[in-house]
Amino acid sequence: MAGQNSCSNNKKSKACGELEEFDAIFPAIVDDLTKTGLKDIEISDAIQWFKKVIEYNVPFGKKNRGIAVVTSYCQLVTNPTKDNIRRARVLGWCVELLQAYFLIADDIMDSSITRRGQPCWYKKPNVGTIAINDSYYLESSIYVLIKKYCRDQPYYVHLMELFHETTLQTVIGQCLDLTTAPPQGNVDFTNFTLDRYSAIVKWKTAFYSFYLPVAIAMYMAGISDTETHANAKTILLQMGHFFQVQDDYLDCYGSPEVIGKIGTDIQDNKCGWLVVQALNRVTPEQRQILENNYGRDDESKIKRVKELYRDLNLTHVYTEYEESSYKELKTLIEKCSGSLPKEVFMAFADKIYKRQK
Ligand code: GPP
Ligand code: MG
Ligand code: MG
Ligand code: MG
Repeated sequence: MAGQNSCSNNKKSKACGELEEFDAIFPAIVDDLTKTGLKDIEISDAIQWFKKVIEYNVPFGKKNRGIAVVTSYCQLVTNPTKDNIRRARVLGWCVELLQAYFLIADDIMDSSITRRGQPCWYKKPNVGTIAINDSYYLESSIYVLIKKYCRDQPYYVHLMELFHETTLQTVIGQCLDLTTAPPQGNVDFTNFTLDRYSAIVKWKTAFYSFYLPVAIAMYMAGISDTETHANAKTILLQMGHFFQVQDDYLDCYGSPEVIGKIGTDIQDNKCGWLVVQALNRVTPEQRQILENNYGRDDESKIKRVKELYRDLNLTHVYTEYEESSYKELKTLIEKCSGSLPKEVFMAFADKIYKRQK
């Protein structure tokens, strides 16, 4: 049985295991972030607001990233203590806070409508551009928690640097993502190459979604040598690339009820995986159709782009890619795991392979 003193990372207990334990500490995280502030009368209105920000934006994701901190830590350490498992869970929530911070801001930048099955935070009538400030709040909260739970730990500085560096990497990736997608109507496919695509997804997604959770667990377990981190990073960045390809595919083909969000990549002019694949297969006439219809917020033009994707059989291209990239990933895990248990990577890979959301 998974109790507070153990982490559930084996397959059997997956369904009712770590997710439940992880969710169980969420109210304590909210308390940690709000209790003292609420007592200070002159800022209590702000703290009350932030409590709503946390409760609306942080707990309803899949939580794969946060849970990966806990399961990876338990795979790296034999007989972890109760205190350290709690620390891993708190740090898992820090990754979820980072994710919520990025998503609030990303939804504004991508003009998205829904997220996790509810309206995007900035779309709420009483929120609007206050969401920008709220995203800064969530980022700041990460460091409140790390200080409270890990200040006396030998890996404190590693954690601080890791979160700061990862934030910078993601901001760089987001910049590439946004600047490769010129404003609507100005379609220019010259930069829509596979190399540019790989750079965008490595920086905007892979570092924070895959390397970060495992790197946290490694530092907690006392593993800080550059070579082991570099090897783990090689595997995890490839996994992150695959994950973002899935995200781009689901943006077009996923059902909003399942993925919790309405796709916007075509009208947003994004250098996504599907358009890059399309550009590599089009005839000059089809390229013209793409140029005339991509990057416009117009239902009939979006439909025309999707018809072209269908003519190019992109769903088949994706299925093939999914198979081959999973095989490649497994080979890479065999080659690069080094002293780390392969299970750390396999468990993460199996969570995302053939996902529907
Ligand atoms: C995913 O892109 C990348 C992020 C959410 C990182 C955002 C980074 C910031 C610095 C704000 P996406 O737009 O494809 O994600 P989604 O499909 O979930 O909107
Ligand atoms: Mg987005
Ligand atoms: Mg985006
Ligand atoms: Mg997306």
